[in-house]
Amino acid sequence: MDVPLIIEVARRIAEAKAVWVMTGAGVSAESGVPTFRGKDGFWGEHRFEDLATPQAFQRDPETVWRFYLWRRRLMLDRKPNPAHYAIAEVERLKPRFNLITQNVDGLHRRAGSRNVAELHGALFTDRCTECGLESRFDERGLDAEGDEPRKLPDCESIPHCSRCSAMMRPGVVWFGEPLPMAALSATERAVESADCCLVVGTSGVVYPAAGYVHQSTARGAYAVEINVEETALSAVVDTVLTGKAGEILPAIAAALKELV
Ligand code: BJW
Ligand code: ZN
Repeated sequence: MDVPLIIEVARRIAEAKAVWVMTGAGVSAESGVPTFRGKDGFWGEHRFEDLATPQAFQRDPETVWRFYLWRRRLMLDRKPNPAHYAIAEVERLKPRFNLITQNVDGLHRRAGSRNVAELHGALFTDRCTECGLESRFDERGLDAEGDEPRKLPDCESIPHCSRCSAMMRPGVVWFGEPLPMAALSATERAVESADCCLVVGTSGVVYPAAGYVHQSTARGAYAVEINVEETALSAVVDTVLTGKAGEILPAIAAALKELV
């Protein structure tokens, strides 16, 4: 690990007026959650056109639901890793902080992050295809009150809306779909105000998410990428820290703690 560079990044964060962090699937890789691209990624084994588009859902909702129920089951014994905890720690140390995540797995909140915008929705949310009713539950299948166990992770049939009985769909954002308005406005506000940006564990090829990193650097923010390999955003940022998020981020958080 490049300790002087980590200390320099921590200093930039300490001196920044406002910080925003963009995360992607790589931040959850060390929790045992597969990424999307690359040889062990979801899209290495499955065609995203068959699983993550509104057209796929219209054609074959059972197959799409089976994929997302499997993804929910997979999350049952997955836990936040040191990268998630370090990001939550940076939030505690920096009053003006926004976390913008492309992840749907909910691990940031479970690690204690509070100011989180989920650009691509949430895996543990169902949304009605007709009336838009949403029901959100946690990774154990408990509802918002925490006391109504849902069978969904084991359920094999398609859930239907309790209000209008139309088919429910997973509350995630598929290709070609608009991103949630609230998350988009939170991101725009974060990008407008931040002078420092961390980009963690994303290939930076999915838009509009990647575009916000371009926007932030164009506005003059100091940007740092943390990734195990070079990405589409490596040339856009000021500093690249190559390595595992679960090792680099705790080092940054520890150095920051000494500085603020
Ligand atoms: C580690 C690590 C470790 C591993 N430590 N690092 C402009 C240009 C071109 C195309 C478009 C454009 N604007 C829009 C588009 C179209 C499209 C798009 O972006 N296409 C491109 C792919 C070409 N975008 C959309 O369709 C979006 N919607 C939209 O634009 O709507 C417009 C509209 C407006 C009004 C009306 C209607 C429409 C929606 C995009 C939705 C993306 N959805 C998914 C699935 C979510 C649900 C699910 O989970 O199933 O989101 S796709 C998938 O990709 C998922 C992710 O959030 C997203 C990003 O992936 P991510 O996180 O970067 O993962 P990977 O696997 O790619 O990378 C992992 C990284 O981690 C790698 O770099 C590793 O090296 C690294 N890593 N271990 C650190 N330990
Ligand atoms: Zn409904």
